[in-house]
Amino acid sequence: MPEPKVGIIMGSQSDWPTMKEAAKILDELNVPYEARIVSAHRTPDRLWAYGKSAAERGLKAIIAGAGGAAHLPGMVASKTRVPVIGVPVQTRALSGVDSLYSIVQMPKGFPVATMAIGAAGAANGGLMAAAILSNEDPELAERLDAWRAALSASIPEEPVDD
Ligand code: RP5
Repeated sequence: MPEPKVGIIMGSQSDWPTMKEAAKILDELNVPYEARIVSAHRTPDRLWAYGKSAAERGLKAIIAGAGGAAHLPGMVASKTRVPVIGVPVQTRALSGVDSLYSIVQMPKGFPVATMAIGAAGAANGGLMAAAILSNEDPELAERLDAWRAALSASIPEEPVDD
């Protein structure tokens, strides 16, 4: 297995159905990644170790998803210069607006690139990570261009009845 270039981290097993959408995109684009449960509140020492070692382990982007009091993306961003892409997981109580607000309002100095709430945000997180890696990887850039062109080509010009 090649060394992971992207880390997908999430606060809980319950986030995996959402974060899997990021993994699917990275699989399609043949980008090596790892997926880990790293909770800001339940496993803070694991979070610290992950953030501290991310750059030296060769990770080029981290996609961090969490729900509710979603402190994981911001806290990992505080421990690494590796770009962090935040995914607000949709919650039952507040529909993910809580997650979004917890992730998006970072203080100056420690940015998190925040995606949309839920599955679309996770998929876009995968695409954003691939775009970051594409800057230094022309073959991946070609695969990403082809992926985008295929999506555009799949959109019909006219709507049809159900
Ligand atoms: C957050 O709390 C996780 O990211 C998850 O979205 C949410 C609920 O976690 P569980 O109670 O389902 O484990 O930390």
